[in-house]
Amino acid sequence: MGLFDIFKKKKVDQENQSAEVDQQTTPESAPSESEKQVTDADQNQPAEKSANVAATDQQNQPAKKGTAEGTTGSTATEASESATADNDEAEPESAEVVAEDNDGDQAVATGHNQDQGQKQDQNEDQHQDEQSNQEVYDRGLKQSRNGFAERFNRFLANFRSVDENFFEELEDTLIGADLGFDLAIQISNQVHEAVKVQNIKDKDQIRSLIIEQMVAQYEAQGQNEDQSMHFAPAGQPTVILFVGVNGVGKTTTVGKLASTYKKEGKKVLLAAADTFRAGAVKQLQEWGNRADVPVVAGPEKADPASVVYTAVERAKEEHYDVLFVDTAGRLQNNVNLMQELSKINRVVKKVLPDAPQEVLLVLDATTGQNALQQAKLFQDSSDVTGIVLTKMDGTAKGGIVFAIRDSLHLPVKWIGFGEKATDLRVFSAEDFVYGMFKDLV
Ligand SMILES: Nc1nc2c(ncn2[C@@H]2O[C@H](COP(=O)(O)OP(=O)(O)O)[C@@H](O)[C@H]2O)c(=O)[nH]1
Ligand SMILES: [Mg+2]
Repeated sequence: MGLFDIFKKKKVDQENQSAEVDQQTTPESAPSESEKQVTDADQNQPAEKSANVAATDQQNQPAKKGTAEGTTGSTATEASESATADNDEAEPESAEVVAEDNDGDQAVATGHNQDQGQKQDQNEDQHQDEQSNQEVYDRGLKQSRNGFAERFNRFLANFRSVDENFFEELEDTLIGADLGFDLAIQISNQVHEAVKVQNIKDKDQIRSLIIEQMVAQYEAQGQNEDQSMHFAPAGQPTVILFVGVNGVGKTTTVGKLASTYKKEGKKVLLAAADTFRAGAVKQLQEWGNRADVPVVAGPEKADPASVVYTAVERAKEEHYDVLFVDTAGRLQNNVNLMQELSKINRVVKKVLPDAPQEVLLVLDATTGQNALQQAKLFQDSSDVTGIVLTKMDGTAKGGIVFAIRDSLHLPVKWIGFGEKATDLRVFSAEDFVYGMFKDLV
């Protein structure tokens, strides 16, 4: 079944279930207005949703959901990659690095009410754990969905006939929605073709056709993308590097994933290789405390590669399952940054020739087309295996997901919808497409 068919089925399923729930809720059994308020508040649902709809969402998961959520535990390996260690590289000064372990020394006194705050965090996390992917996507894509719908409806409101003007306006609409120029033209051409073949004149048909073509193009472009996370064979540590410019959400993402994988029962180690910025190490240590995983850090301004070396050795000796490496992202000097990243890469390979299994490029969705420029820079000089797209909750630029696939051909593996650990989700094209367009078709 194609992506657009899945989309339509989801829509029908949800409408049917909503209708069923409505029928069951007879006026006599409906809760009084005050009761209802209590329930809504308890469940802490987003304002736009009634408790009924939320319940429906949870039952309404496609069978494939199990696979999507199990991705973190996926066992695909990269045995075939014959990594050649760079032997002429001098041994890093690992002896000077202090390995800092957070085990045990929780909650450095950073303020009052720490315990209470943590408890509250845990409760919220637990609540959000229980939220389905679809709920989190629906909430996180609200701005993008509304933004696109508004743009699209404005375009259709002007609709008279399918003429040259129509296609120009369609292209403008798609470019305005951050899909990028090339993709906008492609979609417009496809729509042109389909309108002719199917002899479509009616506005509602046009509406549906355009969304269908957007989804179809998106699907076609992603045929060769490998979206799964790759892990080392059992018994060996998996190393995952996080790269990207300052402020995109690398450290936050490392922290969130540490928590996610730890909950899955993996033995997780973090390396604080952003030694450039004061505070960066501490920020990662706070995430380490929260997730209860140790963090390897060096002295201030330590050589990042030496911190990484210590961490990889430790991961190997102490049989960690995964090591996440948080790196610096200063962009004032691209050449240095890229050299630093390739040095880190070499150091990792010296200890574990098949690692890193993943190099995840973190991009901030709110920066739109700018994020694509950054991606090209990193793609040229490091072996990026996938993208983490953050801050989707704070932007209407959801269309960037289409542009990323079209122009970078890198899989989006994770998507961030907020600052909590449970706001980072495995990327699901189905949930994404549904979250973007559900109001339009
Ligand atoms: N709203 C929102 N904020 C995020 C998300 N991911 C990261 N952030 C915030 O972005 C800011 C920068 O993140 P940080 O991890 O320090 O970026 P880094 O410089 O790349 O390590 C922090 O305030 C994070 O809380 C997200 O998915 N949604
Ligand atoms: Mg950081």
